Amino acid sequence: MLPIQTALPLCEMLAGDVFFPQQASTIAPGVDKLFYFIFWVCVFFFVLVVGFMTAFLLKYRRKENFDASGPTHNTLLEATWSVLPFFIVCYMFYEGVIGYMDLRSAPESAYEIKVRAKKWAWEFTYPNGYSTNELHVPPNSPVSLLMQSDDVLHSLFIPAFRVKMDVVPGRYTKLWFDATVPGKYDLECTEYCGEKHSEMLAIVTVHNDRSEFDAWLAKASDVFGPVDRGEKTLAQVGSELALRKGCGQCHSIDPQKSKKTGPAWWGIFGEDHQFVDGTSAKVDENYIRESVLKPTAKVVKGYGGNMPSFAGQLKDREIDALIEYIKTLK
Ligand code: HEC
Ligand SMILES: [Cu+2]
Repeated sequence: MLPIQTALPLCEMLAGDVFFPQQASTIAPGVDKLFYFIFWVCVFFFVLVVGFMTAFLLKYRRKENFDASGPTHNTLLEATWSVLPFFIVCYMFYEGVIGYMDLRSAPESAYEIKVRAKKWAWEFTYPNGYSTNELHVPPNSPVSLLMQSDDVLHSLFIPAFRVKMDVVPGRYTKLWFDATVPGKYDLECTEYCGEKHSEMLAIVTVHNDRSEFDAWLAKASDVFGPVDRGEKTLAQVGSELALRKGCGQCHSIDPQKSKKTGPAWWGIFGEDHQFVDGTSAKVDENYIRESVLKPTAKVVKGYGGNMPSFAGQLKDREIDALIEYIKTLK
């Protein structure tokens, strides 16, 4: 079974070659070219060195009447095997530096998307303030990611783009790419960050053109439009928000009250809940609001206070929608 959230068909995941997935960004061909250059240089010298070693081993093995005299030094040969590799590694270094500079300096015109990494989900915030757990980008234009971590060290990796950068708590890190092939690609966390590290995945969608991307963003960020037009209920929007904001990573919503990092949501509205400090309260609108904005105010008995605060990340109407949604879970 494929891991959750990687909805990619197997054939797409396997496109590419033995070492790499498909090349889908401007820098991917250069990275692969350098990798294969180094790889084949290594293969060549491995075969050469081991070949001569084996041949000499046989030819000059110790025999009766062994004569150890004879030349032990050949200046031309020694100069050649020192100078030639020197130029080869210089070329590797040169290509490496050029590639590194390219990777590190985003063009000024890059479209900036903010990234928050948290145990164990990605959140992408677009320039208009809309945020979601999927990365959507326009094709053939530079996109830069300004990344922050809410908790521990994570690392963002998009194999098809050949880009990877640590996401470090307490500082911003940056990464950029220019996607060349429309389609869907995997995005992974590539720094072990705890129990569910391997489920910290997302999908990158490269749109067919800029206007398709703009249309997607306009539609996706109009969260309450469908409610105002009477096409959706507030609770339906709440269920989408719970998905997008990653609440479901820690809270189950099934009647069996499956165990996750946080308390199950099924049937909690109206219940009396006990807290670690011995107090208790009824689960109502104000309690849920407080749980979302200030999770440490009342920590449910039996749980660690490890819910991240969503203060500043959820608007009042979004919290309303989440409350309406939790009410329906019964
Ligand atoms: C990283 C895991 C995690 C995420 C993500 C998370 N929570 Fe929590 N949540 C917890 C934990 C742990 C608790 C219990 C401790 C506490 O009360 O702070 C909790 C408690 C709650 C409670 C109180 C539940 C009860 O039974 O009394 C509510 C309501 C809640 N979360 C809502 C949300 C909403 C809404 C979101 C998404 C916007 C969310 N949580 C995202 C871990 C998480
Ligand atoms: Cu991680």
